[in-house]
Amino acid sequence: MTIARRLAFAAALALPLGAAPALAQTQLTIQHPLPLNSHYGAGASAIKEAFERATNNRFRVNIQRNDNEREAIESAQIGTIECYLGSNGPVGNFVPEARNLDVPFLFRDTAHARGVLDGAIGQELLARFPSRGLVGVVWMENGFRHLTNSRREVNQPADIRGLKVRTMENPVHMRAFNALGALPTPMAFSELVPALQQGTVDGQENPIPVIVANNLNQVQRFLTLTGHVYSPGILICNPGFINRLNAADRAAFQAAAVAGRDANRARVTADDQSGIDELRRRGMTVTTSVDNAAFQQALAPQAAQIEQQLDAALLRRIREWQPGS
Ligand code: EAX
Repeated sequence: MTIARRLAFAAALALPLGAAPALAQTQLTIQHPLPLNSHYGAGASAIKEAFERATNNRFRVNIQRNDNEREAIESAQIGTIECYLGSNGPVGNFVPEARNLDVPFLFRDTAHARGVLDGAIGQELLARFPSRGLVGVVWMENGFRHLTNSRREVNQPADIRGLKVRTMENPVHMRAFNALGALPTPMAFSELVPALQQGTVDGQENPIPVIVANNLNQVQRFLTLTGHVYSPGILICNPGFINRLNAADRAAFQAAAVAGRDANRARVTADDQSGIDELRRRGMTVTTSVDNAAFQQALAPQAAQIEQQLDAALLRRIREWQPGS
């Protein structure tokens, strides 16, 4: 319990029974890693609006920024916050099966990714969370990741060689950048901007919506649209919080989460469309004509090794997924 919640709780206890219906309001906190004006902020705001409305304000949703995603998931696990909305990047360290989604070039496009995550495969993966002390409520979206750096224009895989690239704290991504000849340096998102400023790393990779919302153009000059991996987003909540909801409130929360997902994805789509021009306006050199197949090929010799510790049957199902299946 945060100090604020403890105080609110103590205040509620001190009041005579039935004196203040306003205090019957239950607070819940959702942490996400970016400014409110972002695809995550859009998702969290839509959840807040829908859930508060559906429960006649019996619940109040507090939206907070925490750009250390691992820490936010831990907080949701132990219950100091109710929910985390962020990337799948560190999730595999809690629920190993989630790592299967982090394989480079696994998803062909956005429709493929959303279709898989909203269908049976996505549900099966969410079903793995409770045994790890978490509830996976709904898959959201971070987007296809692209490479930025401060050293040089990257046109082909060989240009990545020797670059120090920050990756998420994710062994699948680290191995992939190792295979490309980069020097992968894993760190939390909260450490990224200082590391780029101080030159601890030369580059990083993130979806356009993250680069735009977090002004990474201020510390990175070159952007290459590698689209090397799809980055799922996810809403994860504390099991105790979900279990304490009555059936109607739980249904309302699930519906609000779906509304949040839709708002989050709509914003990713919009940012992907407008973001490249925006980043050029802010001074970045953007390389758009990228031979993605060449990057995929450069990774191919390591792909088997990367997938060895993953679920081959699941990866095959994801690759073979077709609309309507
Ligand atoms: O979720 O750590 C990352 O690079 C994530 O993509 C970012 O925090 C947005």
